[in-house]
Amino acid sequence: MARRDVCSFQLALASAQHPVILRTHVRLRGHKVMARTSSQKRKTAETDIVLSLDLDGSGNSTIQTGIGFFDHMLTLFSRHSLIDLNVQTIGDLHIDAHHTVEDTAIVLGDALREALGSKEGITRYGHAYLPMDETLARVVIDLSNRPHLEFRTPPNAASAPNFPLTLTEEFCRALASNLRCNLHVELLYGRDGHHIAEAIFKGIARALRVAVAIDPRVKGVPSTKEAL
Ligand SMILES: [Mn+2]
Repeated sequence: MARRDVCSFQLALASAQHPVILRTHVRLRGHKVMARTSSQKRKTAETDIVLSLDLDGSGNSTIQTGIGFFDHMLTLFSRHSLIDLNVQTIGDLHIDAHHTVEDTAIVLGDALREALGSKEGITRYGHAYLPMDETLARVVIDLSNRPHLEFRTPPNAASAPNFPLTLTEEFCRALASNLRCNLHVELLYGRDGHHIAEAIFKGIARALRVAVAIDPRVKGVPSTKEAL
């Protein structure tokens, strides 16, 4: 293959992996400002991850993690947060799903933190009650720059058939640590493991959607410390 053909092939491959084109600037209250986007790559002996997102998107996503249920969770996370999200994770699934889920959450947290930038004008706090038939989850977020996870479930809460609830907890821990946020996840009640995981992921999405939103009344960073 000629060098030019190789380059165009690589470009085609890259755009196939990143079908959502990230904007560099957006208009906010009539002003042209930097877009709240991030592109990340992370490669270790356990996982190889390419991820990009746009906080001011419309919930479009392309997700490939090799774990069907996790793809389902990240797709609905994007849809309900309105964050455009591209994720391609190649993980050591011959061992189990743990590294793939944890490392994807690390990179997602890094990307969200980078896209938020100085956090000027954001709402900062967000919460959601998320019903899923017989299940109810409550998620509360503070984009505080202080990592903390509270993950509370009733004893013997069910897991989805191919996705242990402990993996959902690991996702939340890695997300909170790397986004550097307070993340409180509480399963109030629920029987079905698929519903339970889905209510938690959708709850995080809905809470984050509020927390990252620009509030036109906020001047500067919403903290009396003047920094987050
Ligand atoms: Mn579902």
